[in-house]
Amino acid sequence: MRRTRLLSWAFGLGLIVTACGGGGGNSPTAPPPPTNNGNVVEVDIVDYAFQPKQVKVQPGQTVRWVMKASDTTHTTSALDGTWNSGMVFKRNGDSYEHTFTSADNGKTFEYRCLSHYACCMMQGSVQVGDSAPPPDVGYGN
Ligand SMILES: [Cu+2]
Repeated sequence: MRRTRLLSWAFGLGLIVTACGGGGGNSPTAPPPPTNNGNVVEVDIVDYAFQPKQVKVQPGQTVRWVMKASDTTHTTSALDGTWNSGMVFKRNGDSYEHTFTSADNGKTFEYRCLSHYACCMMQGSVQVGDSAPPPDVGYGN
């Protein structure tokens, strides 16, 4: 008799807990940005120049510098330090990538080859988003 009442009480409690639980919960944190390997803008290194010298990307896109036709070593180095490849360009086919984020939107990044900016104006720019200002003279087309 007594045992039956206890079971009945426990069953009732179980129903209440079930009814109240299982609602929503905390929403997950923002998912990581999708990786999109097709979303790459390529800048070639030809002789002592970046080609094209000036590129425009959208946040989330990647710039990939590729050494195509040159016989010395180069870098791609942002003036503000946002990226610096170091001397990774030693032979044709060597590459370096930097991905621009939503935090870069509206900014224009100017960069240069640390070995050849002085002699050869080996420099360029990346504009991120539609509102990014044009680069300074010498960094654009
Ligand atoms: Cu260089």
